[in-house]
Amino acid sequence: MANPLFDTLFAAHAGKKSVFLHLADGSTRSYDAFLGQVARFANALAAMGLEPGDRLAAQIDKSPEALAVYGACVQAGVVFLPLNTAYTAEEVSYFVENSGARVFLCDGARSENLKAVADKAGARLETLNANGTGSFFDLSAVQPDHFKTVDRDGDDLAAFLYTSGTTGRSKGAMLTQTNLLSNAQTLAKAWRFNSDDVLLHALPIFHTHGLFVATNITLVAGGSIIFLPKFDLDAMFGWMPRATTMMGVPTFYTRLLGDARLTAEAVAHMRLFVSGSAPLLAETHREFTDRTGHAILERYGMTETNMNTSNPYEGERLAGTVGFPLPGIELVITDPATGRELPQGEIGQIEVRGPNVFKGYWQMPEKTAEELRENGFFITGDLGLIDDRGYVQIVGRNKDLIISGGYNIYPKEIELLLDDQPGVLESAVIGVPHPDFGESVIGVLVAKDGDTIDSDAIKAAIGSSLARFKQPQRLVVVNELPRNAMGKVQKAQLRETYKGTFAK
Ligand code: MLC
Ligand code: AMP
Repeated sequence: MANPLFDTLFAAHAGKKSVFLHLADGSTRSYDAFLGQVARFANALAAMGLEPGDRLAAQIDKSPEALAVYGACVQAGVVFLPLNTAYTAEEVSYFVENSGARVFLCDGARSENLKAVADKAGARLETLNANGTGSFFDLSAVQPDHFKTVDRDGDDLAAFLYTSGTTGRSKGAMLTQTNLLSNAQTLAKAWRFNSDDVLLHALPIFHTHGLFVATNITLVAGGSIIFLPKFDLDAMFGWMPRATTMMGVPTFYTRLLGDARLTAEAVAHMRLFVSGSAPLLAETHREFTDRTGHAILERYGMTETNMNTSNPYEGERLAGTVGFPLPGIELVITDPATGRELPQGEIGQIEVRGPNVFKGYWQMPEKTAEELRENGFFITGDLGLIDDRGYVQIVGRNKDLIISGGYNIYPKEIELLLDDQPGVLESAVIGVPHPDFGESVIGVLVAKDGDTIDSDAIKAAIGSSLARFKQPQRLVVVNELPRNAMGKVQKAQLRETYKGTFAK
């Protein structure tokens, strides 16, 4: 037996003195040093009594140590559950409890606040701070830097990533070793990653894009990462000359384009820019090419599937498309009503099948059955078509979802909270175009008869429940919501009415 994910991504680099991480302060972490930390953490997990298959939830800042926790979980066979650092205690509570996490890692500054969360879920709370210190680090410091890697099968779980649903309840997407490994290998090959590559990494590491796409690919190739705590234009331009590749959400690209430092010379040595997680406007794609000579490579993926399609490395990277299905991955367009495959060129729901597709939602067999067909196809909820050259175009969503700056926001979750506020009869939450975030959130409220709505009080009230990025940027009060003959709220009409709210 072996541990395919650990053996390929991590153990393959044992003893290497070459740089794995370039850090913002100018220091570096070699592969060897990083793997030592991974092993100490894995020993600490075992010392705490964690067993293969147990879950570890982590709401921690981006740091080399945070990344080492991921490696340690893989090595010890523990299922890694990273959480957005913007989530409130109330949001986190659900994930820790629902996943049955045995250990919950958080930042020291939040431990007092999150102690009750851990206690309620019966999880052990440990801390890991952005500078690498904390109670978990202390536990690991006395541990050896060798750990006997736990045997795992390709079908064993490696990670849980929670993704919200149209019902407002988050679902834990169960990702196996094979899901992660197959996709990393496929992408590394498709995008020609090699050991000379230096990836400019400013994404968070609690989502698929920054953790699996960016990090796993680099680990497969044995390259290095400029590991920045967050996206910051000065840091991006400061480090760009040392990088060969960059991955980002569309907001990264619009922000770079908004800066005069983005010139052909500044990026002359770069070999690849990748965009994903949200639609890249064709105009952004063209502007970037005009300014730099680089055609951004847009790809399409999701939490449940990792990456599904990609524009070609060699060949035309077509603006407004997400390219072709990746090798080994099938993609079909089906009629949402019948599930039957549609002829080429017609718009329908996008379904995908392959080794990348997740195992199902944690403890939600009905939800899994609704979206994952028995024949292995996963219904993505995205609407698209395949053009006459085989390029996939995403034209919309069959799910009520807003993507703001690459973060998914499910209107239902916000509507449930708004509906509970004093004076509110009902609400509709919509996404409208936003020049920086792509889409931004607006809450449309209807008052109860004879009541008035205090928008400021509502904003303050939902603040403790909802992460900032999910909170409506605007609340508007209307007499009634537009409805069709069946009584269904017409969100398309609302989106049309408010589309100019954040216009430049
Ligand atoms: C931050 N803020 C946001 C926001 N990010 N608001 C809406 N949408 C967002 N995405 C708010 C904060 O709450 C704060 O509000 C203010 O902006 C400043 O916070 P910040 O942290 O300084 O923001 P900034 O650094 O500018 O962050 C913007 C960003 C970041 C776009 C760089 O959101 C980001 O890195 N996004 C990447 C998300 C990602 O990795 N997605 C991949 C998902 S995986 P206030 O009010 O307090 O000032 C996936 C699958 C796939 O989708 O295909 O890849
Ligand atoms: P998440 O659940 O956070 O993984 O988000 C996945 C969703 O992001 C997909 O279902 C798509 O709606 C969207 N998405 C990802 N990449 C792209 C892209 N290149 N273009 C358009 N939408 C995308």
